[in-house]
Amino acid sequence: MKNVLPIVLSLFLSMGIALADDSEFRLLVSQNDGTVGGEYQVKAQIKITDGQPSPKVVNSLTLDVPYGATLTAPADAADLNWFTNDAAVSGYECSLSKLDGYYRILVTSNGVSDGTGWQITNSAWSDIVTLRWVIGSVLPHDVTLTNTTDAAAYYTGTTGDSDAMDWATTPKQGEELKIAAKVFLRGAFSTSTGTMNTTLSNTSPQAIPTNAPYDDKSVASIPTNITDWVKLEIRSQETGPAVNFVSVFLDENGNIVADDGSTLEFLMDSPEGSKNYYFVIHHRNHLPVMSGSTIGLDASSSTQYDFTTGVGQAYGTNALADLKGDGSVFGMFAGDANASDGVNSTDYLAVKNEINTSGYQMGDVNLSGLVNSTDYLIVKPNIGNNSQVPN
Ligand SMILES: [Ca+2]
Ligand SMILES: [Ca+2]
Repeated sequence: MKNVLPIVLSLFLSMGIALADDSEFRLLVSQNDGTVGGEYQVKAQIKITDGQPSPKVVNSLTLDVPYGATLTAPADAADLNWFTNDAAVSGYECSLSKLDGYYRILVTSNGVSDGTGWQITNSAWSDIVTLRWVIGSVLPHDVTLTNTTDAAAYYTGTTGDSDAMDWATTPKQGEELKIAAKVFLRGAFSTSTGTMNTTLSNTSPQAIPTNAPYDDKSVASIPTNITDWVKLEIRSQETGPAVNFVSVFLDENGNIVADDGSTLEFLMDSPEGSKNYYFVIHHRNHLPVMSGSTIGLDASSSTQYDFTTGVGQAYGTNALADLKGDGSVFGMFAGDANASDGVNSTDYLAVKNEINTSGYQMGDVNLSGLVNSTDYLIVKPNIGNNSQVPN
């Protein structure tokens, strides 16, 4: 079983600093290993929104990015990929200081002629720098841009005049988004009842562990009538990384539910706030799936994204199994007993290695509580299928 250490990313990246001239900064998550000792990265970006004049040429800027104790600055220097959207950056001097509890970014334009330096347009976010941390603990951590003195940029106007603009920051907190989704697991699905079995939560003792298999989330007790744990990940783009993820329960009807086992809506912090996200659903011995389109999320209400209604609900080509063979209901491919993101003959071996064992086993691909020959029969029709979730 995979034991990825936590990442309860209660990130409070503040983004979208509104500036006096309607220019903006933001921070975007660009890597999140989700483990203690792994890397956490954000890109600091800048753009202008009023467009007058456009482009504007940056004379200098300063930016302080405080961060919480659960992040540790890595021993090596942060990536100095300044201005990666703009080749015309010669003459600028940049530095990144790792101070106590915050990064300080300084950019100055020594030697740059007026109007010829690093240009910011009103339509594109330009990368300033990528900030890197090591994830130090699993507690919620925060990354914030907090006050009016922490960000300032000065432009050289198109006329050549120094056009200094102090930027007032209006930090936007990360939001706690409301999420709802529905998905079936082929291995646990019954074509006769149209539901999944809940054997693992309804046997005594319960086989589903109180510690989630995907991270270090832990609950006091497992509700009854639960099929298993799944992990729901949100992404900003088709390719990773996850902005955040949570371990949640799946009920017999395919509803992903909160820890009480019944609420059809659950919460996840996102440093990127209200916007459109892709969903990725993971199960320990089924192939992961990603939503075929983005879902608008916010803090006030949720609309359930339903992976069961059509094959097009999942990203890729035939990335969901046709559960009844008539195109009426779909679910995640079963049989990935070795969690390789593909189902092939090696999964038979993984089942064999656990044959006749009971409890919470990877080889128990039909979630019956026992690994036996039936699990071979579940692997078989799924052979040849691979995850279509892009990396
Ligand atoms: Ca496999
Ligand atoms: Ca079984």
